[in-house]
Amino acid sequence: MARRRAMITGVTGQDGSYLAEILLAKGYEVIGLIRRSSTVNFERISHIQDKITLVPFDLLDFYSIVHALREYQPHEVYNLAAQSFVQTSFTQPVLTGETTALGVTRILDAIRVVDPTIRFYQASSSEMFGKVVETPQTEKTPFYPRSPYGVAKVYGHWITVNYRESYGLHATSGILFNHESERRGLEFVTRKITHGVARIKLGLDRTLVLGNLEARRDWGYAPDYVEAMWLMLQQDEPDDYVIATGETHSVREFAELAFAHVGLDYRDYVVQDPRFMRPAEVDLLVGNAAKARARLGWAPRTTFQELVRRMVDADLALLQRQLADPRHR
Ligand code: NAP
Ligand code: G4F
Repeated sequence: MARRRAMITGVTGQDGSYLAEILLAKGYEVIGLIRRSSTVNFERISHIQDKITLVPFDLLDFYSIVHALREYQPHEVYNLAAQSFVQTSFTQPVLTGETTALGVTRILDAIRVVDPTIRFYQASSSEMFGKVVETPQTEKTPFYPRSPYGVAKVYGHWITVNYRESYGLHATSGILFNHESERRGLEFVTRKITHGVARIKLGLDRTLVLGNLEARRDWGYAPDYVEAMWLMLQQDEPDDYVIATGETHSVREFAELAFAHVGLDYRDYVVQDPRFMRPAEVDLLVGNAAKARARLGWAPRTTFQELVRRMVDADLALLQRQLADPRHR
């Protein structure tokens, strides 16, 4: 039987890199769509770069998507590309809308025109629940986004549902709660904390500057979550699924645990600065993934404590390697 082909937008990002790994392991031919940059940013995929086909495109450019679909004829498309940082969406709201919202329509419309049998996954977000109207949040919880990013993701979710209902596309929206890893971008709070803890432990910094310590998130481990994306596209019918751990923890708890893991007390190092506060905050997220458990057989495998320890250990190892490498001095 011919190998199944999967196309991943955002393959250079955290989730894209893990998804590419698991699809390769399942025997897929993987096409990674990348946007041009003046410097190479393949850190997360360098270990699998020779096993995947990298194709240039941009979410802002409709024809580049049409071209990629025509040329590579995927069976499945995973749309993970986005302007994904909430804080930046407040200062770049229009760009965020163009990529994170309208980018989804560009891909869906390209699929409709080129090959409507392609299965489509949209990376929707718990950020859509924003100022939550019920707890825990499920697929039926109404949205109340609190950032231009959240608003853009609500658009991306509904246009996915709309193309499913209007044109019969196999278009699925995965509503994923926060998921982190050693490959998380340094600007997100978990990685900012674990990298900061490692720097302090190694004597490279004395403080860690954060914003709101009371915000609560349902934090899972990214490799567990990309498996759910694949499971969604193997279902006979497209649908919407919440993916979450069902536990919520504050930024303060995350910091406390991360510092404690290296024998330090976070209160001696964490400084708060209004620069990292948001014009509107999402105070509490916690998801109920019962539908995914029942229909997909999916459950998270990594605990909050394991996640924190794993990320701190990875950052300590990374910095130690960099300190030993003269190119980083
Ligand atoms: P990420 O690490 O920030 O990766 C984002 C990817 O999008 C990168 O590969 C980036 O390319 C690409 N991209 C950005 N703008 C683009 C454009 N105009 N054209 C083409 N590609 C573009 O994000 P992630 O954490 O892996 O998240 C993956 C997806 O899931 C995103 O859509 C995010 O919004 C969503 N999501 C994430 C979480 C989470 O907790 N991680 C939760 C829910 C939903 P460059 O490498 O060139 O910048
Ligand atoms: O790590 P964050 O920036 O993630 P946020 O805003 O929850 O968004 C992430 O998860 C979403 C899913 O719900 C994704 F859709 C989205 O793409 C992204 O992956 O911030 C988490 C919390 C916020 O409440 C923020 O105010 O941490 C708080 N925080 C406190 N100090 C900080 C900081 N966040 C950042 N980035 N930096 C700080 O210094």
